[in-house]
Amino acid sequence: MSHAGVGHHHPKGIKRWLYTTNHKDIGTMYLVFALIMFFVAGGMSLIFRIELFRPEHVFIQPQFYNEMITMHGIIMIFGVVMPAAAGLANWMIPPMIGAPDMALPRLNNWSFWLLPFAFSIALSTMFMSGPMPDFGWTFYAPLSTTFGPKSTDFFIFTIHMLGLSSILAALNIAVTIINMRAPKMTWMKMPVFVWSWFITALILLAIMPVLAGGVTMMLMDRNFHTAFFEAAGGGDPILFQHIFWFFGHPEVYVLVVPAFGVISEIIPAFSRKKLFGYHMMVYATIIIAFLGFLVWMHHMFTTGAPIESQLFFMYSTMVIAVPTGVKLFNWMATMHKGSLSFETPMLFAIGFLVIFTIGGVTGIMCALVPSDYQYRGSYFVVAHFHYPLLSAVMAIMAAVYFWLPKWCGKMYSEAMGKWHFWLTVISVNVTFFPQHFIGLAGMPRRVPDYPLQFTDLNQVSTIGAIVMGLSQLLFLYNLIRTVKRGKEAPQRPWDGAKGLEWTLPSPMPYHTFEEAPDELHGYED
Ligand code: CU1
Repeated sequence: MSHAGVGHHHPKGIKRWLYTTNHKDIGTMYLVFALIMFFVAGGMSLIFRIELFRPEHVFIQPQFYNEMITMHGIIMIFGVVMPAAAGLANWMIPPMIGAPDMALPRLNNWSFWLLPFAFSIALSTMFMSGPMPDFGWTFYAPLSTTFGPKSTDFFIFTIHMLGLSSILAALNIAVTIINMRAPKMTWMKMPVFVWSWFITALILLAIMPVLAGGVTMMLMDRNFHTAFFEAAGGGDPILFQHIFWFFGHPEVYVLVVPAFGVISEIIPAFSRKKLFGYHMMVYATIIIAFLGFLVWMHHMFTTGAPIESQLFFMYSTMVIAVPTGVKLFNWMATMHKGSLSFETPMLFAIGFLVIFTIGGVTGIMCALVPSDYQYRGSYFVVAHFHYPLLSAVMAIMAAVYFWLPKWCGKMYSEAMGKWHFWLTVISVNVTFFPQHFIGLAGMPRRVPDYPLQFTDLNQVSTIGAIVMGLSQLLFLYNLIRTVKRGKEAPQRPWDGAKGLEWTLPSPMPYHTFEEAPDELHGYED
């Protein structure tokens, strides 16, 4: 007995997507939405990267430059990486735990559909009189409160809607994992991807209300004569930074922990081995998530905090390198003496390891108080945080190539996938590696013109960005081609050793198992 959905009538056309409560439909919508926004936010980055090709003003006004960097950051985080990860969660968590669907399917529909409306509101500020939000993606007070343009109130509404969407999605995912596991699917038998998303959901439930509170205080300051962030009224602009980064640092793990989960599924499959140290991988992720709440002030060393608290936040940040190192070495130990093969998902997974590690190393540099005083506000910071964020993007791409056959029963073009990988991994480094040196040489971030001596490396960076943008068209074409006329995928596309690959058939059935099998993923007990 197989059926695509429960209930008697199946709406067609747009209504099917508007009304759907099916986790696969909603997963697809999240992923397609993320892909569209990836090109929107990527296009914005090309606008300012092309502007930065020459030191003087080329073709956009500084005001528009500020608007573009703001929207690029907000959209890439809330409109690309988070929805893409939610799409993966929707598609893969129910089949991985033996559940027929998410625990709260109607809420699931609403979580998704808030997003297009939220971003329509944010992007509609482009067509309003007066500037778009122009204060950078961190929207620090008083730049966003006292000096924010009128469109800031629409921006605040967008953040509220995004927060609501994230909270509801996280709630749904946590409830699904707690309540919907098949018999014998104990916590320590759960696939690492499911574990990662469980931890991510808990982080989201803790931080999104803080962000929502922060923007509510902004709204009050701007419109209702409060002075939370205004010194003249007894408030404190630094309070905004505390609130923002108490959300903002754990948010980094919201972006990267689902990526950890993806990589923990892919590397064993292409190494034909069990994941090395399953338990340690789970504990390390829990420790990283917990410590993530104790480090927020490393974004604020230069705000005049007491030296004691600067030291505390420096050491707490550096401690995170320990569980992170455990994860990296476990992934490498999984590959060690494995029967490796290098199809596109594995290439992207290895790309993740390299890109993430570079971001981790420059992260330690930024965590050191004396060094941070030098890097603060420079292009070095831009280079640094794009590495972990792009590693998350690479993990999402790895996941899409890895699971696409399970989703649609069809196989993508391996040749095109490999071209996509190599062009991406090279252009990412051509774009962002020089930015470390531009920053160390003294170029500030968020400024559209610069002294002559920074020209060469900026040009290298811009050329890299253009190549990166164009290579993503290859990804888009490969995806469309697969869905439209890809050849039928084999049952086990990656030829993993028995019990080691996630052996759902391609395409996946409505209900994967009634009871978790003993040798589920080949994890060590
Ligand atoms: Cu941080």
